Amino acid sequence: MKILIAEDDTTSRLLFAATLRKLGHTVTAVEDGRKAWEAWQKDEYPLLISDWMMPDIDGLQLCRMIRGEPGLQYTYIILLTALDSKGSYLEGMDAGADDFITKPFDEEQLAARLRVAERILGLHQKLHIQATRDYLTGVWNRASIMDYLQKELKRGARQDICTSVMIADLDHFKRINDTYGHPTGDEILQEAARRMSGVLRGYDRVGRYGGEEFLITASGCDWSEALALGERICSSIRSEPANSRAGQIDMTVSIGIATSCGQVNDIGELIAAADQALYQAKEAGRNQVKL
Ligand code: GH3
Ligand code: MG
Ligand code: MG
Ligand code: MG
Ligand code: MG
Repeated sequence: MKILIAEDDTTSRLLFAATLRKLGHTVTAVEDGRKAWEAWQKDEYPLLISDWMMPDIDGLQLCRMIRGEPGLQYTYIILLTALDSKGSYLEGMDAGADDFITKPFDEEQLAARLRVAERILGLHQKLHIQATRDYLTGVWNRASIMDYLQKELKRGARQDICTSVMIADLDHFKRINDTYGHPTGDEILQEAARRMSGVLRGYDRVGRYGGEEFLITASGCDWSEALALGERICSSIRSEPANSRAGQIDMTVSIGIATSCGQVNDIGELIAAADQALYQAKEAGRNQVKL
């Protein structure tokens, strides 16, 4: 596990770091709350072990700051304390701590508490995947991809770069279902999602928008770059037949693209424009990309 330690006492910090490394964890150890906050913002840490009493930002404040950020990944927080009164536990829990360890720490107890943390984080991870991914294809689900598009549009406007959105709709998909059955249709959807994911670049994302429709966000892409990306997706779908339980099946896709270069910030407007372009791609004979 990737663990962040914030502890101003050097001996204790080194001891914690050494013990955790011995237990097989990857450790970043810093000497105050501010450095911990900076490290936490830069990187994802599923677990934070923080001292309570620290100069400047203390453990309680750090808890509150982390809980104030609606991050996607949950950070499990263990507060270190020499204090041992009922009041301080309550205050710590209210600030967002998940657990406590009193100093000087007992190694077995530390290991046991880490196992609890791993159990909780594992559950959280599982729920997070279920909440954000499409069950059938494994790409982002509709809510997540819309959320991401919204964020990317805002970021694009701030940084004055273009954001493109594509709607990719499999052609004559109903025929595949009708001819080979729904389970085969499902396999085709999975293969199409895999191929689309395969041609995307770092910041691009694909999500399942509806039944056989996918929404792709292409950040930093003006219309000509988006067109090139759309063509790549289109040709990867048609490149070779998909293997399915019913044998090899040809697939094609139609794609509509809309681009916003700072001017359109309304997600609904942009998607409507992509939808309109998709309609034109279908009208023009399918298996193609339209702007
Ligand atoms: P077009 O080229 O105009 O897009 O034709 P189409 O047949 O792809 O479009 P239409 O909207 O008529 O049919 C889409 C079909 O997708 C109908 C629906 O049963 C099927 N579908 C939607 N979701 C799923 C799914 O999860 N699995 C399977 N197997 N089929 C699905
Ligand atoms: Mg301290
Ligand atoms: Mg459709
Ligand atoms: Mg279709
Ligand atoms: Mg249709």
